[in-house]
Amino acid sequence: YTKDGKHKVRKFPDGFMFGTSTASYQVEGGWDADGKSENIWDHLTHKDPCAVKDCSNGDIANDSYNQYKRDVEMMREMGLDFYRFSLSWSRLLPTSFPDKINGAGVQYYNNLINEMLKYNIEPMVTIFHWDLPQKLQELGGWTNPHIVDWYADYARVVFELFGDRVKYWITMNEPWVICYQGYGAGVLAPLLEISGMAEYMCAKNLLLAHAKAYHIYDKEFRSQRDGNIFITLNSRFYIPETENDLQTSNDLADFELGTYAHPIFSENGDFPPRLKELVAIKSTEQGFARSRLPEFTTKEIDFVKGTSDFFGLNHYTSSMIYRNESVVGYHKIPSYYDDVQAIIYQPDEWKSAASPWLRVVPLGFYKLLTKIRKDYDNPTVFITENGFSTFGGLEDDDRVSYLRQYLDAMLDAMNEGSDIAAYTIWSLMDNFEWVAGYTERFGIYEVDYESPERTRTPRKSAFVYKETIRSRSLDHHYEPNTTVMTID
Ligand code: GBH
Repeated sequence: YTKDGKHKVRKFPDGFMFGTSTASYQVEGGWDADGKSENIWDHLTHKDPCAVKDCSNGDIANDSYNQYKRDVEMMREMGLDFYRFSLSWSRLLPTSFPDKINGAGVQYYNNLINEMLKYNIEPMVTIFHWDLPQKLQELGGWTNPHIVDWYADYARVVFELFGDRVKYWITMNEPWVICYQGYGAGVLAPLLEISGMAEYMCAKNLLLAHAKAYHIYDKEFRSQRDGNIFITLNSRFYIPETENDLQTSNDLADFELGTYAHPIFSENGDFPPRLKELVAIKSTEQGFARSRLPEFTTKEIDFVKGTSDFFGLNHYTSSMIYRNESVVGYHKIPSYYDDVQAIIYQPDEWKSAASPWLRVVPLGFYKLLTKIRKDYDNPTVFITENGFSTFGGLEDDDRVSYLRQYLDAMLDAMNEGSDIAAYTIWSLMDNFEWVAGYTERFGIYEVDYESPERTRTPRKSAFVYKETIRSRSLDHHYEPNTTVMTID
């Protein structure tokens, strides 16, 4: 043990899995290749070329649509156990519906999956990572209850196409981001700002869509490969500013993680009681005819409960939280943050990444994992994203330090009983970082956007991660030789 009570070199348990992650719109390019139709990100970036910080888009992105062999080569260099990527709905189903399946899109994913399996890299497939077909958005997207069937039909198609080879399925990436940032806060496509209303409608429909896909897989496809299907939720940890803010911190956890976790992972199912109570009180005060939070029927509660084999978690950072008189009138009315009566912030002293929202708070990771263990009866957790952004460069010591500190915090939680089975770095390589374009770099491989083939080069963090995977241990003092990357 060292002075602070930590092993210098800490072992991961047998069978622990390591991976990296990307998402379709962020890496594929080929935005209109071979019959693909428009999704909400194509639509937004073409309609308003400077909707994104550097006036960029994902038209070509990393050109993974053509460079997938290089991508798999990088996975082999790392020695990854699995690679998490997502499917593009509008590439596979250009009409949005299963009346027409795009053969070229199917071929692309078959090529990628088969290339990975050739080298024993397990595909972990996210069915939906934000790139909704534009046509479905025009029909209301996630606020239209019909989307439960639209999504389930799409999910059935991908189970039929790839279910014989895919063992890990993720229905949705980060419902809170889809619903709040897309429909409430106007931060991500479709850039709607109908807070206090739209994100709650979205939440209900999304949960039912997820559950429907789960049941289809469970009944009709699971036996094909003895596979698994789960959902990935995102959450910060909220550190109460004073003891009086503990309730506030728990309230916001109920609003953010709980909106999606409670219906699926709690014993009783349904939205968290505190979320229902707070939105109902405000809605009455404000003169609405009913709560702005839609209700689940008893049948729906049962339909959603228990529909995730693992607890998928994306976690990057934490925030301080408080509630006092100043909160009253601070937020728009109605709105999500007015409903919860909370203000969050990150102190300047916390070390910052290139992304303004991302500060280094490893203790928050430990606390969040502990909270999940206690609140949801110690589910098996897959960390499906964790990572750090820079402005570029191969000597990414800040990322190395972030990854080591966060892995340490994760091991602390595991030592106390948290059942964590997998860890995933966001990202395998730099990519289109949504409204930040290519200005914030999350890759352990750097991507050269000036070169036609989007040349990928390993950063120092890639060498460190490779050694972590090889030795199945965390060594804070390992100094890699970063001259040549090999496949071992
Ligand atoms: C993940 O979201 C995504 O799954 C992935 O696609 C993305 O590339 C990666 O993180 C890195 O960002 O309104 O101040 O919070 C993580 C959650 C949601 C955090 C959007 C940043 C925008 C700025 N992210 N949010 S803010």
